[in-house]
Amino acid sequence: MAYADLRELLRDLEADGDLARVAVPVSPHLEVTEIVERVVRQGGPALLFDRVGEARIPLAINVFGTERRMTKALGIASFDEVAERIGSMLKPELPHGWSGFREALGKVAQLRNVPPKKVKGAPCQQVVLKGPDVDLDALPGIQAWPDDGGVFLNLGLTHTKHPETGARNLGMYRLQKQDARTLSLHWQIHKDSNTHYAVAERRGERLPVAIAFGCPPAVTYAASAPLPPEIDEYLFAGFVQSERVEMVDCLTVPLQVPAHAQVVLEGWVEPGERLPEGPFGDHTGFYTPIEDFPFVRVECMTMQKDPVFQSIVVGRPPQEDGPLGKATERFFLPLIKLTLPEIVDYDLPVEGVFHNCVIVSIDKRYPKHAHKVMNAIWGAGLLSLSKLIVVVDADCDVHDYSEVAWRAFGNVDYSHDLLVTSGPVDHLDHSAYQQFWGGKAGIDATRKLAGEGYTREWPEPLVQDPAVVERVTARWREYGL
Ligand SMILES: [Mn+2]
Repeated sequence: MAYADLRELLRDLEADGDLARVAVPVSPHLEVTEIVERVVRQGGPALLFDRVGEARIPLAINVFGTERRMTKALGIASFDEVAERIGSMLKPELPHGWSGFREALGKVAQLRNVPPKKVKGAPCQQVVLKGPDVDLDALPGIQAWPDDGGVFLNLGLTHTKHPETGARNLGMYRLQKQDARTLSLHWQIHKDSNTHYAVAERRGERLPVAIAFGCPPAVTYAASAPLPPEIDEYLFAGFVQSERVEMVDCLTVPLQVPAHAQVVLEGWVEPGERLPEGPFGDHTGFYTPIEDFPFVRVECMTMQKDPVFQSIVVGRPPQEDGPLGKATERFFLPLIKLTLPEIVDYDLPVEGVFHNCVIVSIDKRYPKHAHKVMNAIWGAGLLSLSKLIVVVDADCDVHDYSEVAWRAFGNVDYSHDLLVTSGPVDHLDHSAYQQFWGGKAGIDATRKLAGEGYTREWPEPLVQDPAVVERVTARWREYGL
C-alpha cells in the first residue's frame, strides 16, 4: 500500500510498535542527534519528538532507518520487487500469443498509474503564512554536530525548473537557516538544480524554488535518487509506489508540490547572490568546510493544520540514509545492466558513502573485460564519481564482504590488475588534493585469462564433494554437535 501522507505511515508504524514517541522536551542543539544516533545503531524504531526546543511542530526522524521501514514506507514487499518491475519494463519483447498480449497490456495499465496528478485544494495549503508572517523558527531544525555552522533542515525536497526547457527537478539538498526567512541551498556542482540556477544566472533572472517537508515517502525517496536529468522524479515515485502522486500549484511561485506535504516553503533565489554556508557534519563522517552557496528568501510558508516535520541526521555511517541508498542500489541494477549487460550484481558499502567504493560482479568473457567495466562505471551518471571499483567474477556474492575481501586481496597481481586513473569526485570528497577531481583505482579480482598475459593455470577454488555434503547433512544429528 502506498502512503499518500507521511502521518498515515507514522500511524501504521506506531501500531506495529516501530515508532516511539519522545514526549519530554529535547534540545535541537546536539541532543536530538545523540538520541537518534543511539537508536539508529541499535536498529531501533522511528522517532517522533513532540517538543524540540521552541518549535511548534513535532519532529519525525529515523523514519527510513531500517530496510523493513524503508520498504514499508514505499508500499513494497522488497527492493527486488521494484527492480524486477523496472527490469520487465526494459524488456519490450514482442508479445507471444494471448498471455504475452495480456502481459503487455498489464505493463501499459501500470504505467497509467505513474504520472503525477494535479489537484485543487490541497492539505499542504490548509495554513498559509505570507511575507513577514513566515517563520522558519516554527520548524524543528536541528544543529547536529558541535562545529556545525548553525541550524539545518535536512530532508527538504527542493523543487526547481529549468528556466529554458521548463523541465522540473526534485532534489534533496541540505538547508541552513540563515534567519527566520532565509535558507542556504547547498547546490553541489554535479546536481541538477545547480544547472537550473546557472541558466537563470546567465539570463540574469531569479529562480523560483519550492521546498516541501514531510512528503509522501516515495517522493522523499525519489528526491534522494541520482536520476538522470531527463527523468522526472515524480514519474519515478509514481512507478515505485504504483500510484500517482497528487500535486498542487504553489501559491506564489510557478511550481507544483505534493498536495500531501506537511510543510511547504516558497520563494526566489536571486542571481549572483551567495552567502557562506557550513560547516556541516556530513554523511562522509567529516565536517565539510564553509563555502559560498545561493540562498532562498522564503515569501510564503504553507502547511497542514497539524503538520509533522520530517528530518534526518547524517554523520559517519551507518545512519538513516543507509536504507535510502540501498533502495537506489537495488532499483538501479536493471538500469545499469541495460548499458552493461555483463554486470551480474553490484554493492555500494555504506562505509563508502555511495561514492567511495563499488563492488561489481561480471560475467567475464574476454581479456581486460574488467577494465572495460571500470571505465564504463567511471562514465556513468553519478556513479562516475566512484573512486574505488572492485571487479569480481559472476560467482562471487558481492554483498558478502568476507568473500569479496578474500578475492580482492588474493586474486590480484598489482603490476597487472590495478587500473589507476583520475576524474571527477564528489563535491564533499576531502581526500582529493584539489576539490572536485582526483585519483581513482580499479582492482581486477577476476580469474585471469591467457589472453591477459596470464600463462599459468588459474587454480581451482576449494569446493567440497556434493555427495559428502549431502551425507553429512543427513547424519548431522548423529555427530551430537
Ligand atoms: Mn533530477
